[in-house]
Amino acid sequence: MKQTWRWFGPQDQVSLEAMLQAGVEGVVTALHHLPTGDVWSRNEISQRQRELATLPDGTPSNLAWDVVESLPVSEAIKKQKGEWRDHVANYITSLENLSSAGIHTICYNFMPILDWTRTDLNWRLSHGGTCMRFDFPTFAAFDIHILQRPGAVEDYDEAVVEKAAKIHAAMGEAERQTLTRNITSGLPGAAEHFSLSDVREHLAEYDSISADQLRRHYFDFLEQIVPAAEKLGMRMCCHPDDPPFDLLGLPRIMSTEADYQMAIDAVDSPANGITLCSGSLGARADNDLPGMMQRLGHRVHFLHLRNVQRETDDIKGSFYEAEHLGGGTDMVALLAAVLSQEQERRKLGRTDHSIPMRPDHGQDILDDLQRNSQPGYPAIGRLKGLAELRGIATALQHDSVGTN
Ligand code: DNO
Repeated sequence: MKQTWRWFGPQDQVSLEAMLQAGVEGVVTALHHLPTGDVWSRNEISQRQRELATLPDGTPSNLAWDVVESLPVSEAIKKQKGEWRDHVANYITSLENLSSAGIHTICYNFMPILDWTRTDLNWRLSHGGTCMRFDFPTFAAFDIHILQRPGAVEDYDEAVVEKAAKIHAAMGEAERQTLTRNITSGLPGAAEHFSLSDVREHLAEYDSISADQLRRHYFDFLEQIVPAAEKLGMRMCCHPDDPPFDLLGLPRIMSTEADYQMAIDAVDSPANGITLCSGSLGARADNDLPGMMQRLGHRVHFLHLRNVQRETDDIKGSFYEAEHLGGGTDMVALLAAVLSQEQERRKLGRTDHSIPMRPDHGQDILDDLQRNSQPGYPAIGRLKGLAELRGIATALQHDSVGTN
């Protein structure tokens, strides 16, 4: 595995030096400041490459931009409306520009409107640190009482509706605003932040788009970009829905192994791959992460390794972001499956035998609590996760393993 780290650019509160001290080997970043749908020009790409290649004292960092996360897919493409064809053409031009800059792994998602969704960005844990959490009844309180989405109440069972009413009634105005901000904060670092009325407007546009329709739009997108990506030697990798179930009545189509299987079968090419995010997918008990890695591993181009603790047995339920080795996913089994996939690739002579991984998210611990970094992307919490994951991988590959 290649140990990478997400960096949000020069304004990231977690520095390049911190990354080096964490033992990172490569960088995951994006041009968050460019509006979705626009071309990523060669100039903008090379500027970011220069920014991460040099430390503030002018010495080389010896780090390179390995993975794009994300080259975002516009709402126009997802809905096949307005300028969507221009956006697809721009997307291909951005791929060409990235390829000529030597960047070949491209993560994106196909979630309508909102990217990852949480109700709490700083949920206090018993050890005094904090983590992100998704509380389903609190989310329902937002949906039914704050957003007041027509028909929302029918999407929840009675017990959740009752809890949601109590949660809403107990909230003050400031808490309601914080909840709204947390839920609509969307992609960290992205130019898009949604107000309540934006969300209502966007939601209305999906009224006539079923899950099947959205999937068709996704496959149309793949049919157009994958041949170009293949020619350029790119590895496209779709990030799963987070959480992996539908929210706000919106369709979600990348939540399960079956969804991924359909997508890779739809346009069968090595350029059409997967970002296996154990944290997003792990919020559903019916997603078997080590098994998914075994079965879909040949198309996994990027790994997000983290863990969540589910708080209920329901498919749609509450969870919080656990420590990397805590939570519901057996991280040792998952890493064993990753290492055996890499072994397989070596045998086949594949040049992509070292799969880029990043320690995804982290709890805010120690000095993280004062740093105010991007939600989910603290320095020490991620360093701890990376160190633990690296330890497992090292142990699994040690000569003595299997001999005693
Ligand atoms: C959250 C991230 C996601 C991810 C996008 C990829 O922390 O994992 O925002 O970057 O979904 O397109």
